[in-house]
Amino acid sequence: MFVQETIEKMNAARSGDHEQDLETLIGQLHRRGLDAEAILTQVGAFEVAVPSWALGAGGTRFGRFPVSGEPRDIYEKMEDIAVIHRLTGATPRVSLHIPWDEPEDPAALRSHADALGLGFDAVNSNTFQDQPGRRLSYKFGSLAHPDAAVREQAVAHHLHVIEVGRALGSEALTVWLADGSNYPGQMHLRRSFERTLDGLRQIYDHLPPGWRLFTEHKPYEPAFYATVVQDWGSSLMLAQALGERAFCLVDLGHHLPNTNIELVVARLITAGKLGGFHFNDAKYGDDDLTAGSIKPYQLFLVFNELVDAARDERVDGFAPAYMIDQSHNVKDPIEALLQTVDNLQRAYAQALLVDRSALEAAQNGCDVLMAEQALASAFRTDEGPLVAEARRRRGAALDPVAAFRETGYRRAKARERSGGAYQPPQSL
Ligand code: PSV
Ligand code: MN
Repeated sequence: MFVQETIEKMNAARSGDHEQDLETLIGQLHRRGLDAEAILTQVGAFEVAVPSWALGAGGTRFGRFPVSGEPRDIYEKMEDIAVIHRLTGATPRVSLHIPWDEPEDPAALRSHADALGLGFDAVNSNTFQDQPGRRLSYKFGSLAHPDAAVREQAVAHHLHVIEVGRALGSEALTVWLADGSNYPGQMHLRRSFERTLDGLRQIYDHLPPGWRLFTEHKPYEPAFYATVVQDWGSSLMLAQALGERAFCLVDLGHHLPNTNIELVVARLITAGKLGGFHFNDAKYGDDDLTAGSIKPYQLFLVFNELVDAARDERVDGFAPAYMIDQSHNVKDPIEALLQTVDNLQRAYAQALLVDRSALEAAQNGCDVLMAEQALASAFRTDEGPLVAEARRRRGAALDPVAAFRETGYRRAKARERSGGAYQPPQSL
């Protein structure tokens, strides 16, 4: 395949410089008492699921600017994800949104995925929009709706999503509900939460063996006064009430400004309820920017909690699901996803570079400055050669975006998928 050939060609061209940089870094890490080989193995094992909805250009309510060569259906989206996986070695699974990317024949899609070396992560339901053919409207809610008939329809949708996911080989359901109100008085604050829990219970009772249910919180949008599952506290209440297979999903963009997200993560770990992530970044109230593009230190601090928990023998069965949830409005979606995976691998590598015994000693000795320094010096280390090497060892690209541009994949797809003229990204 030409992507693989390009990776090999580009890696070979860059190997001299890369090996020199890597050797220098390994030398530095050695002096700090860090085991570079162990870090390389762990970064190489990092995997994150790609959302089926992120392969085409997203948009805002003001408009959408399509990229030529966008995938036209879930089969073409899978093809793009397979390319991202080849270039990064880190995205072997797809998180599907139903009905946005609902396959007509799940078994056929599963074989297509198999042939591409891909599988399926959590499936996502959608009761935040009315879909053609649906009898009742979700305008005033779904699981929280005052009308039992709407609630039943929403539960039935979730059971259908589980069935599709089961046919695909998924093992988790992510539930994000837009339910909420725009004005004081519109919705009974307690009753709406109780109805939501009741609906989730019915869904939870239908989880196939081995499945997990993730509840995802979000403070506002589209409900601008009160969202039913608005924060991690509400999400945790739901997960705890539902049972041992229910967990909380943290979408990094779903927090009010200045929320200490790493602290939220730590609390959910303590509660044994951290189910997974939707990675992205946000400057204001959005939840769609490239992970690590705005607050890279925050992303590092989140990974720091994850690395700490993974090493802690008092934390049982720690296996959060890593997924991306972004909307690409101005970047080529494939390039944005390649950059995202690189940013995630970097944040993870930085967290692995923390000198844990120095940190612990400083914390126990109340040495504030040195404790902070233990984190900051890991964050400031240029981890680039390590993540590039981890990718190379998996047969992936030293520099995924550069290799992708070199393949001419987008140009070829623009001809094949739209028959239209290729419009290069502005940066080219
Ligand atoms: C809601 O903003 C959300 O984060 C949920 O995860 C949805 O499934 C996804 O975005 C839809 O784009
Ligand atoms: Mn999300």
